[in-house]
Amino acid sequence: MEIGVLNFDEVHNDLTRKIIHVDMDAFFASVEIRDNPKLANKPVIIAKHPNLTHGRGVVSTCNYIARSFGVHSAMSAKQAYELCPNGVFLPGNYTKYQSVSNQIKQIFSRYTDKIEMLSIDEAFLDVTTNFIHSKSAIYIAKCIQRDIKKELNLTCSAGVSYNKFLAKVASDMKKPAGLTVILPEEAKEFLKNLPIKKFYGVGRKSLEKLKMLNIEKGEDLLHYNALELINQFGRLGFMMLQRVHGIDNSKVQPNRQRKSIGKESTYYPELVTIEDVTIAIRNHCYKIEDSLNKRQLYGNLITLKLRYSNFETKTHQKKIDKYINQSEDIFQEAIDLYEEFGIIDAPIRLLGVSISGLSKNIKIEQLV
Ligand code: TTP
Ligand code: MG
Repeated sequence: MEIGVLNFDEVHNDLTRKIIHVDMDAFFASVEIRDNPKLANKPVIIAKHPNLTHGRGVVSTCNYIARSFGVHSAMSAKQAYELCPNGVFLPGNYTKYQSVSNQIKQIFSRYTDKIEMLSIDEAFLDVTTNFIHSKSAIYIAKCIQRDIKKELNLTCSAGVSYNKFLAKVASDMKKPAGLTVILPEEAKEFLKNLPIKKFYGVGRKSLEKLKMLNIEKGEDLLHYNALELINQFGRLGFMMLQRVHGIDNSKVQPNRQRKSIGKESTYYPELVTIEDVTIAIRNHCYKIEDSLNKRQLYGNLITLKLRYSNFETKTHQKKIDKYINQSEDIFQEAIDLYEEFGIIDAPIRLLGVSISGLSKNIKIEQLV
């Protein structure tokens, strides 16, 4: 396909699927309130009390009462305290939340085995075909909301549409305990008015750039020529364009627990100079970043594997105290390993980089 003549009305758009996105409401806080109903009418903030941490600490989440004071996830606990001094601060119990998350997954699995847990409290379900032989994804979404309420005494919001992107945007529209459906014929109109930051994957830097180009909502993308957007934003440009046309053919990927993600290649001619090695490591790291992003994973253990021309093979590992997913960060660790352990002047015939210690549910403070 020639990019210059891209016509998104002609790109294949799978409208036949039925996708549900489920996201728990104020998840950690709701579990705590459920287990201690005295908290029900109070602002509840999941963070260590700033007095106990000398002002360090970050808010994981808070209930909707606390949100009315302006408290939100990722805010410092100190600031949350200033906004809401009567808030109940709770340290959070990750093990408990993970076990509730497993129970939620059990409920999903009554309806389909095509479940992709995106994080501890949200999942995509493909219910195009399903275990209860229902034609209605809306019905299944309601069943799931009912089961979660009845059995776990928690509420969730759900979005239903024909692709993952629209289902995810939909689930966020009527929180808490909402159900939003976006039909194929409604999608384009809906997307025109959608703020550009909701086209997920649009990070802070890109947002600034989009603002400079006066792109604030979906329809503003349509004023630009496809080639121009792709030149400016690369893959993100292409992705945003597909999405504003209501296209996201990505599949619900049931979670396989991957132990590591890596890339290795053999080289002939062999790698001789430090420049050769640097380029090889860098190329591997780009690919690893891609794979991590696709699966929304982070890792904290980097491995460098080197096979020299005499077939001697060595692996070197480094555990880091933060979780990373960016190629530049992985590159830094891998090149450090090479500088520390690589044999100078020995030609390399195989070089591999991999990352393990993989996790999806990374708390903000564990990130670089
Ligand atoms: P979210 O689904 O983003 O938030 P939420 O469920 O608390 O609230 P909402 O009703 O808006 O969906 O995240 C799920 C859980 O992940 C959340 O309860 C706590 C945790 N979390 C963090 O620990 N740090 C963060 O920065 C975020 C965003 C979430
Ligand atoms: Mg949630």
